[in-house]
Parts: sequence; structure tokens; C-alpha cells
Amino acid sequence: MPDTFLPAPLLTALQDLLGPSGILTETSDTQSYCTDWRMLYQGKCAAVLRPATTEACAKAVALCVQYGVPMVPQGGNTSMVGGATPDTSGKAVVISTTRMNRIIAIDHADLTMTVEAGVTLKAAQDAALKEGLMLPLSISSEGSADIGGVLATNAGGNNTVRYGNARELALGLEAVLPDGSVLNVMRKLRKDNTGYALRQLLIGSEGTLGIITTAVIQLQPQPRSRETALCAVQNTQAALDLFATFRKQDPAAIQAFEYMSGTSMALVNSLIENCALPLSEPAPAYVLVELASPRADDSLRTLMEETLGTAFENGLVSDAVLAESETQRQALWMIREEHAEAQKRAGASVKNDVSVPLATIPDFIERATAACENLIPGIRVAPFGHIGDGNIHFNLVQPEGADAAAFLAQDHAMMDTVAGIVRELGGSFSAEHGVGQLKTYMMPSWRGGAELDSMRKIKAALDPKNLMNPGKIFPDAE
Ligand code: FAD
Ligand code: 2HG
Ligand code: ZN
Repeated sequence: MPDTFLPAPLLTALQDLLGPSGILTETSDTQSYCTDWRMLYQGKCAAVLRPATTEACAKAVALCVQYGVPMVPQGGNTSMVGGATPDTSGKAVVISTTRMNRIIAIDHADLTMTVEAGVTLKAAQDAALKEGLMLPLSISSEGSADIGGVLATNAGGNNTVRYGNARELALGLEAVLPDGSVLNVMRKLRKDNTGYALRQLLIGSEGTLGIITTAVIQLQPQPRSRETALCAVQNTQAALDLFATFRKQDPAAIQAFEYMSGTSMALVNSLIENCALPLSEPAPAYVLVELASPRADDSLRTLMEETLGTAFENGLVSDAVLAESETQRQALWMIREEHAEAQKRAGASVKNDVSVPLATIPDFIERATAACENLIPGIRVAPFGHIGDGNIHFNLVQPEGADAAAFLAQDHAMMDTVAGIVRELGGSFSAEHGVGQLKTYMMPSWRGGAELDSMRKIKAALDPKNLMNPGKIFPDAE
């Protein structure tokens, strides 16, 4: 009998239900499910359950409820906020969706994909591409992040500026609720005003209201032309002015508009293989802009060249490189997508995934930089992000050679310093990564009163025993 907190009859019932590959109890097998991508949290679990069907998932949840066992839903385990990591008590089970990994259907008339939660975002994108379609959600973790995780966190990413967050893309959903019942709202309708949109409640709930098992996702026709450019700009205001210039020309053509500070870019150039700066010299900041069009002619190239030409004349852009092939396009994107990895390699970092109104971004970056440099001399302020959405990853990397633990011990001081400025500007302390366990302490002061109260009432109504992902979103002491 393995050494686990699970009562013997529950363990036997789960083994019978899930089969030998559906339940892991040895620490050597469960360890990787109990730590997060950032290595900020090291939890423990009684077992990892790996149901292969919704029915098995529902039965496993019902059994856990019967025995009062907490459950932590997990997809690709790429959470930036410790959302999928169990606590250190070892009493919870992780419920991993990775074996629910079928693409069920692609519908060309409705432009939808019906897909199980454990399919990686990349596999779903590739399946759409094979059919000449596009799943318009793109995040750097897409090779590991799953459809279920992407919906549970309402992921944003690089194409939000054009197509919205995960929330805007999900038409239907199936989920196992915290009592083991199955919520089936798997409709593929663009119009359906029949009471509460329950799928939207599950989306962004970070595993606290149930386990998403299947979804209907909207697709788009695959663009027939694309233009991608990396531009050097003098400052954040120039980046924003460049965005406004492109938007004035053709807002529908902007597929992505990403900002990278000089500090953050330098980390990528120096720490990641094959990511040298493809411009003649370093700049204070950079923009990666991608345009896309359903037309196959050269009108998009004209749009890109003319807009950049004007931007050069106005002094907004000092240098730029245009991708001349798909290989070059991917090389430019790699530079952007490796920002998180480069910062991980640079040492400990504190992430502030914030959003502010667009016009305030330059003021925000200037003030927050000064405040953080004042707080911790030598700190490397390395912001980047989805500037077209007002979403800046205002990340703070430890001073070179500093002690990582000592730096991280000041994480709340850094987060609160940044958040204070974000609050004054009318922004949010978490734009796309969620609350997880990292930011629960901020909820009462940011989302207090009727807002947090209502969230708590919804949670209590669906999960009265607080067994579904406890310790996430809501602060423990509440
Ligand atoms: P997990 O990490 O496994 O879980 C995340 C949360 O969702 C947890 O609370 C978990 O309990 C819950 N959950 C997981 N699966 C389910 C399910 N089936 N049902 C219910 N709850 C579930 N995020 C962005 O928004 N935009 C980005 O650009 C972006 N880039 C990233 C780049 C890197 C390198 C990394 C490491 C992360 C990035 N993220 C980004 C954060 C992360 O990848 C996303 O939040 C992603 O959506 C999480 O998916 P996952 O499958 O890994 O979920
Ligand atoms: C991205 O945009 C991700 O690359 C990761 O959201 C952000 O590392 C981060 O803080
Ligand atoms: Zn991001």
C-alpha cells in the first residue's frame, strides 16, 4: 500500500475507477505536479488523478467529495501565480486533465473546434491550421499550456489586441462541478441569451469552481498574408504613438503589438541561444508588430512599409527589420517569446502582470521604475508585454550577484510599490496571469466590498466544503 493521506477505501475506489495509469501515488511520480514553472512553490499531494474521460473525472470528484479530499485541477502546469500547485499538507489530490486529449471536431460552417481540456494550445492551433483555419490565441507557453488551463485562467497573450482573451473565444463548455455533477453548456451559438452565461463563470475561475473538461472554441480563417517587423523606438511614448499610427491606418490588420524594454531585450540577447538582436545597435525600447490580412496580394506589405516610412520620418522609429520569410518571422517571434525564459535564467524575479489605461503607460513605467530603483538599488527593471492591450509585464530582476532568497523576501514590498501606482492610474494588479496563490493577499484591498463578497457567495454555493482548489483566489484568513 503506497504511503498517502488517502483513506484505503477511497484509494481502492480511485484505482478501480482510473486504472493503473490513471493514478500516481509515488513521490517520484507526483513531484513534478507539485511544483510550478517558476519554482516559487513546492507543494505535496496525496495522489495525482489522471482521468481520461469526463465521466471518470466526475466520478473521481464525487469520491473525493465523499471523503472530504481537496482537489487541485491542473493542465499544463505553466501558471505564473502558483495556481495549479497544491499546498504543503499533502492532503489534496491533483486532478490532471492531460489524458483528456482528443480534438473532437472542427466545424467549417460555424468556424469552431470542439476540443477536450487536456489538448495543448499548440496542438489545437496546429489542428486548426491543417484545415486552413486559425485558433487565434497565442501565448509563449502554448506548447505546454492546455485548453482547460487557458480557459480556467482566461489567458490573453499576443493576439488579444485583435481577437480578445480566451473568454471571447469560448462559445461552449463542459465542466465537472465541485459536487461531481457535469455542467454541459456545449453550445456553439453566437447568440444565446437564456439566463446566466455559466460558461463565463467557469472561465477565469482558476479551478475554484470546477474542472473544465471540454470546450467549443471559435476559429478564424487562416490569414493569407502576414507582415512582421521588429522596430527600435526611443521610449514607451513612441511605442504607443506607433500603435496609434498603425491603428489609424487599419485597426483590423493589427494582429499583435508587443513592447520590449531595452533591459529585457538585452537579457534575451545575452542569455538565449539564437536570439541576437537583429538590428544594428541596441535601443531604449522595441516593438514587435504583426499585421495580417485575408487577402493574398501585397497590400499588407504596402501598409507596413508606408506606416513604418511615416514613423521613420516622424522620428517614432529609429531602425526596423521586416521578416522576409516564415523562418525570419519565427526568428523575430522567438526573441519576443523567450522573454520569460531569459528572465528566469537571469535569477530571481518579481512579476507584476499589470494593466493600465493605454495613455498612462509611459507615466506608469517612468514612476514605477523610479520607485523600484529607489527601493532596491541595482534592481533590473525589465518591462515588456502586450502594450496594445495596456498589459505590461513590469518585471523586476534581482541585482546581479545578489542573493535570490533575500531579494524574494521583499516581493510584497516590490509588488505593493508597483500596485500603488497602478491603482492611482485606474489599472489592475493582474491583467492575464490571474491571482493563483501568489496574489490572494491583494484581493481584499483591490476587490473588497460587494465584489469579493459576491465571489465568495458564488464559491460557497457551488463548493460549500471549499474542496476545489482551496487557497487560490481567496485569501486564507478571509
Ligand atoms: P495550469 O498552470 O495547469 O493551471 C492554471 C490554473 O488553471 C490553475 O488555477 C488550475 O487549477 C486551473 N486549471 C487548469 N486546468 C483546469 C481545468 N481543466 N479546469 C479548471 N481549472 C483548471 N498567460 C497569459 O495569459 N498570456 C501569456 O502570454 C502567457 N505567457 C506565458 C509564458 C510562459 C513562458 C509561461 C510559463 C506562462 C505564460 N502564461 C501566459 C501563463 C500560463 O501559461 C497561462 O495562465 C495558461 O493559460 C495556463 O495553462 P495551463 O494549462 O498550464 O494551466
Ligand atoms: C508573456 O507575455 C507571458 O510572455 C510571460 O505572459 C510574462 O514572464 C512574464 O512575466
Ligand atoms: Zn503576457
